[in-house]
Amino acid sequence: MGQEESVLVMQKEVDPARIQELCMSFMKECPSGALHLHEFKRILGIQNASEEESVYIETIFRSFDTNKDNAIDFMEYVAALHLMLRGKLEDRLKWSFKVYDQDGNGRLDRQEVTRIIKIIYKIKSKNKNIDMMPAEICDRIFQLIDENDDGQISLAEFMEGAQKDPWLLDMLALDVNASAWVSQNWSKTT
Ligand SMILES: [Ca+2]
Ligand SMILES: [Ca+2]
Ligand SMILES: [Ca+2]
Repeated sequence: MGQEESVLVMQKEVDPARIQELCMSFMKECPSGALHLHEFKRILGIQNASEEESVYIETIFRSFDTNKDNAIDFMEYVAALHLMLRGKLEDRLKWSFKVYDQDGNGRLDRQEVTRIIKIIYKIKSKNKNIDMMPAEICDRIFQLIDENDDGQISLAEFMEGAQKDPWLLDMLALDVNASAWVSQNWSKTT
């Protein structure tokens, strides 16, 4: 896994100067020091997001709001940027698991997986054809990673599965797609 991981990280690596720049834009956009959901959307340049994109952004917003006060403060913002743009694969997978785990019980059931897959399916299928439906994708994910067949995906099953199979990694490592998408969208606002 070591080699694959370094390739992936290198491809997605973002210049530290770019991160500095993004931190400056937080200060500018957000002099109060706390970023709320609507400002988060504005800073990403996606006021006119589709419903799916909005749900996805909101889910991501919540996952970055570590202390759950409905705002992202500067430290949370910096942590989020580092994770999304420079984080290790392992950290990004742990974060993705949290995004999937809607009720936060440490396990993913079929409903939670389907919910996120449906969203990323809509976003991804704008750019390329995917030859499977969300329900099939979800079935395949469970087939491949639910090792003990209890209908729930544990963090260990999630981490192992994602690093064993490139297709799974593409579906499960949410931030990999998000970082490309953030860098794309950012240029529109600055
Ligand atoms: Ca917060
Ligand atoms: Ca859960
Ligand atoms: Ca299981």
